[in-house]
Amino acid sequence: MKLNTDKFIFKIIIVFTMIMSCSDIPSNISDDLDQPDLSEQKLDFLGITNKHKLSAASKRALQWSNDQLYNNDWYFEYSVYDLKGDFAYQEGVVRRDPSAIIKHQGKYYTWYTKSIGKTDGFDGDINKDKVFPWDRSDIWYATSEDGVIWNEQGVAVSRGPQDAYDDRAVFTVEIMAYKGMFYLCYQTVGGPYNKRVKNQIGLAWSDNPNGPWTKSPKPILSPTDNGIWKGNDLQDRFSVIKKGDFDSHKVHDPCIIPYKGKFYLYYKGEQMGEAITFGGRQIRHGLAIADHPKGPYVKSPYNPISNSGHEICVWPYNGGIASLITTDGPERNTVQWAKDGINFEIMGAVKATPKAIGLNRTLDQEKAPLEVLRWGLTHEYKNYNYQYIRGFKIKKK
Ligand code: AAL
Repeated sequence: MKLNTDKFIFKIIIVFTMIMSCSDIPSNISDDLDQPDLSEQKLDFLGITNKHKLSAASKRALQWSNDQLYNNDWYFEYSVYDLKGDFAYQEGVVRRDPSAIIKHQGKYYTWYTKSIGKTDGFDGDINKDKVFPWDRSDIWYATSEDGVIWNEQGVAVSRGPQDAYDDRAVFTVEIMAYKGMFYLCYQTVGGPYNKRVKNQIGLAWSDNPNGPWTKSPKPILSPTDNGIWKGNDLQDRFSVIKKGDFDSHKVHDPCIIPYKGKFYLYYKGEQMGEAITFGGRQIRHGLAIADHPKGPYVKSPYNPISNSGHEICVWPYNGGIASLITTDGPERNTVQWAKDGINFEIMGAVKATPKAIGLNRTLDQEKAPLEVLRWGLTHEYKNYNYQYIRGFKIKKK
């Protein structure tokens, strides 16, 4: 009798532990990941010699869901092309990091970083110089009838007045159109632009894409404040006593997506004491969620939500969120998808990706996994000083 009671209590503990651990881990991409399929057909498809001697690579391959294995709709190649009008290359002017394209009253709209003049770097007087191509920049916008000839319309959001949190540069902008309102989220730098300066995210809103824009009085997202610099050299961003979270130095490349009744702000984090890993910069993405477009945005406890990537490029697809992971980290050049917007899995691996994509949100994002990439905007370095906005289009195999 005693034995039975013990068994019963043991079972209760097991069930309770399972429920607790499940509730803490959001569900994964595909249920068939949990139980690797060891059927003869699967082993044959993967070309595995001996199912009792599985290499680490074969074990990983057996974890892939059927969707990951057999679905090539996540693969693409791309080409870039020159745009016309004000997006033709202009010596002496930086235009870069285009936002998504939206359509309003029959015209395409995009917003972007614009600055003038060459980059001086950090060796001179940072109070006078332009330290990066995106330093001393403002957010401009342009419209187009056909997506090829673009007409610059003017400044949308400019740097703040002296001593404001955004008094040095506002740049790398994204647009969200939602219920008749327009929201621009963007990077900001305030004060002297030294290598340890923290970068924050600002927001501006308007009921018209032509403005005027109202700026949030405070940033809507800041770096996590848990790293400790080593020494006082403001031009040394690599020396730290403690690195802190993946976004302890900079929050960058914001993009807000209305999702499941909330607002998902995806962003790139830069860490104090950034290292080189897998031959590239140690870059990861994070997520912050709000109930209202204006915030407050609360960082997800699951951050970071990528181990690779660079500029954020995300779109809703099939009830989840898709993400193009470019440039840095072991999973660079992959297209990923998360059915809950948090737990991303690799769906496609590509040879290369356009950089700093401005997605074309006028396309039917739900039609196919990569429909939103059919054509859009990217930027290209003419040289270190000057970048310009170009078009890209993908071709599918
Ligand atoms: C880009 C983006 C951010 C960086 C800089 C301008 O690739 O990641 O915008 O700050 O480079």
